[in-house]
Amino acid sequence: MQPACVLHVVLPRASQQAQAEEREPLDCIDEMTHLVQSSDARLRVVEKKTIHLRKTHAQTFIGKGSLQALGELIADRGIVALYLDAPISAVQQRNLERSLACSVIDRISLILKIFAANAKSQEGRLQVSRAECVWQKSRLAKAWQHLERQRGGKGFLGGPGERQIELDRRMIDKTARTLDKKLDKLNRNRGLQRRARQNCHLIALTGYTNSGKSTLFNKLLALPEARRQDTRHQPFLTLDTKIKRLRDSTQSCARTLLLADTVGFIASLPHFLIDAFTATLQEVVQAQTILHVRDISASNSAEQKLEVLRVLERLGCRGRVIEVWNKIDALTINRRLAAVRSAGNSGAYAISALTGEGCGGLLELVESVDRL
Ligand SMILES: Nc1nc2c(ncn2[C@@H]2O[C@H](COP(=O)(O)OP(=O)(O)O)[C@@H](O)[C@H]2O)c(=O)[nH]1
Ligand SMILES: [Mg+2]
Repeated sequence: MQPACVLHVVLPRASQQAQAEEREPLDCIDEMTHLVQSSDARLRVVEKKTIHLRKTHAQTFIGKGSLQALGELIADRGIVALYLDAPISAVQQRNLERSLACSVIDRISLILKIFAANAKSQEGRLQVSRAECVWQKSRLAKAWQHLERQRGGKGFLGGPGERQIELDRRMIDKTARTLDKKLDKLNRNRGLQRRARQNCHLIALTGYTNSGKSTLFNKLLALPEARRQDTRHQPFLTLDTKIKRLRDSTQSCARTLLLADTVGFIASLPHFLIDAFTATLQEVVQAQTILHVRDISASNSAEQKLEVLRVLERLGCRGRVIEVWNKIDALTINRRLAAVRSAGNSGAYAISALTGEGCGGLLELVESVDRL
């Protein structure tokens, strides 16, 4: 096992609001720890720390005092990797790695790494590579800003640093163009598939990562073991949208019902990553019905809901949204009863995709969506 450290960074007020919108530090640390351990089974998070920054430092992101204390901790515990839940530039990463003598990875790089590891289809892999281009370019831009600050922000920079940045930028642009061409081609095929589904009613499962979308997909379709979606407790396992026929058209239901399992969302998911996955997420955008699967047992379930609604809005989803409150089996009996009651009052469905509790009622609703 390789020891790792998760560092929660509370940024100065203005940027903190823009970046993390004041999430609970403990939730952030837990989520980050889960991401880290899912990214590499050999890693074990042995230290979780929070630091408050009054300002960010152009060279090392965190100040001298914190850096020294962190360096000592890292050496003492033999930590090999430090995971920061804030975005840093390429320059800051290099300097931090040098001074702390361990790998330094920020949240977005970590999410990208997990996406890359889970991308199984050609389209998924291309989309991750496309997102990586935007990410690398933004990190170059930050390196550029920092050089400009050193020069007082005026005039041309000149010198080998600038030339290297410009070269890197051009190379990234070239890769991005090639990827776009390949993605366009795949997108045309996707358009054809979509047209073939025109007379069907599409129901998309959406929600926060790990809320139980794939488990519910397997349950509603009663899939045999061999054809089930992967539901290990890991974020972003389902990168490629999976669509299956739920019911053929009948006299009472004119259209065939299709069910789609989609990639989940997470707090502070960078826009460029959502944009890169727009093609895959078209199934959610086009769906006539969206089942928003929520982990009602999570301490930050309300925040997760807001995050998902933000992404759905960004994607321009138009379907009717039905909330599914999942994991009620994980609640105490009193909270479970309260959840079932308030779900009933608010038009939501309280279920456990794991035990099947409440799934019968949900299936009845789902089978009648085309008539609602
Ligand atoms: N206790 C409990 N765990 C669940 C339930 N539904 C899913 N899970 C677990 O939550 C984790 C993530 O489930 P998954 O379906 O892969 O989530 P997805 O990321 O939304 O697709 C897995 O470990 C599941 O076994 C549920 O109703 N109750
Ligand atoms: Mg899934």
